[in-house]
Amino acid sequence: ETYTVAILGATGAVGTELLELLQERRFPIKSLKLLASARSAGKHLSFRGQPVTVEALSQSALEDVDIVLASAGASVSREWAEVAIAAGAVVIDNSSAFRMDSDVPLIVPEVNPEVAANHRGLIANPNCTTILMSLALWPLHQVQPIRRVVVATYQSASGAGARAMAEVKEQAAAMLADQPPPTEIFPYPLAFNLFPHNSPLTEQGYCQEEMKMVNETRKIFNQPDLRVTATCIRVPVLRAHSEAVNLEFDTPFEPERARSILAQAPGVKLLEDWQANYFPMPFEASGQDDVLVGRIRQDLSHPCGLELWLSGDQIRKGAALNAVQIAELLVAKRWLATAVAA
Ligand code: A2P
Ligand code: 11C
Repeated sequence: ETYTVAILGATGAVGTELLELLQERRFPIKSLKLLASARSAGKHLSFRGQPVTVEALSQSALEDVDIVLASAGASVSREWAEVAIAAGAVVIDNSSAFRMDSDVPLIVPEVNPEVAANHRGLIANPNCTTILMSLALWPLHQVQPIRRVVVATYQSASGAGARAMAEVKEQAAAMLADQPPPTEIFPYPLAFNLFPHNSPLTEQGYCQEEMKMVNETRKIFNQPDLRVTATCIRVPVLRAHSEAVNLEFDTPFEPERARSILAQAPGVKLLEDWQANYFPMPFEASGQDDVLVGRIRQDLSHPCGLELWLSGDQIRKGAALNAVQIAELLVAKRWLATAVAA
């Protein structure tokens, strides 16, 4: 069986990667629609060696579509997801618009695939930092429940989109030429700098990105009382996020045991060379499907604490790959038909 698939936001950082992944993974496509803003209408992108014309998003463009992979931001999803669902599509939404809605499954296929069975035409793709962290934590949590997570992130420009990636390069070039760096997308220069994540702050002093890590991890793990605290930082890296994670358990978790579990975990690649001081880096994680995990060690400050470090491609597993894997899951399990209990 083959499907009509629409990429909403096809010209963006995640959209471009979605196109690539559908090709690379030979997703069973009958017909592909590339949708973006009116600014991009008429542009050509290549799919399986053929040019495909980008169309402006409209109601008629969403007709006769089986699967919409949406990555044009939360406001576009809020406006258009229901239109696509009403027209009969299943929407896999990469934005934050619906993630915490109780009738919307929030899926990481390696963690909670079964939850995708019941949906009302809408499945949410989690925030990139949450996806990457959950891949490393879930296999450990299965063996010994995690009680508390303290995480600090080192997030690339790609999380803010294709124009932000271009901006950080322009900033670097400007600064090397002793010129003032442009700051149109980011609030401050990111090249040769870093700053706390540029999402809006909540009353508690956490930014929204940090709260996404708290709330989404709890939902994906189906553990509303999981204690999570996060500090999210934007760093001058192009497309892979890194995270320093401290975990607390009820009883000690041997680093060697964690290592052997993570060496076999799906979507994870253990990368540790203690002699060479060689561990996951965004440079190497970029373009890879797996999340690189390493520097697993006993927390010296707590007998039941464990430290680890990870890097993962923000555009791939952090966004586009996870979305395509959700689509593959729906197809393989025959879960495309909307099946929510009344
Ligand atoms: P466009 O390139 O025409 O602006 P990114 O996350 O890299 O910034 O990409 C955002 C994607 O969402 C782009 O493909 C962009 O299209 C698309 N997009 C942004 N606003 C709209 C809109 N109002 N309607 C449809 N697509 C949109
Ligand atoms: C970032 N994680 O790195 C953000 C981008 O909720 O999907 C994605 C925001 C989201 O800036």
